Amino acid sequence: MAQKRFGVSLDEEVLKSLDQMVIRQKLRNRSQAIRYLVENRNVENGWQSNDMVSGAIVLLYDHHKGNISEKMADIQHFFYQEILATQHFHLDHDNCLEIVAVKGKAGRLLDMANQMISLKGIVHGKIVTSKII
Ligand code: NI
Repeated sequence: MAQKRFGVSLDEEVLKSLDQMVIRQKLRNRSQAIRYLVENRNVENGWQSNDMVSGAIVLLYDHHKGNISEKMADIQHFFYQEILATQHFHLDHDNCLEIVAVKGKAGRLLDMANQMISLKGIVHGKIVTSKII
């Protein structure tokens, strides 16, 4: 495939984290790092909303904030047909790690993940899925 060059302007901090990624992922250079990021993004977002996918929603949250435990339970009961299992770890006095294994239509899983990730008290949340062929 023909390759094209283009100029990229990045803040120093962003460039620094790109260079760290090159080292961490053992990539050849910045170009390969950008390709890696774009390809990953496409994998995560390339599904049609009716495609069957499976994966996990990983959440880190402070269970003292905004009634989050109750709201998290409400969401999980609403999506009970898509949830295979939930694992909850009490990391310390405040923080919880929750891993929700999911299977279902991509659109519904994304909807579930977004509802969870937008709750007050979430420190970090991410959904990772693969298409079931
Ligand atoms: Ni906990």
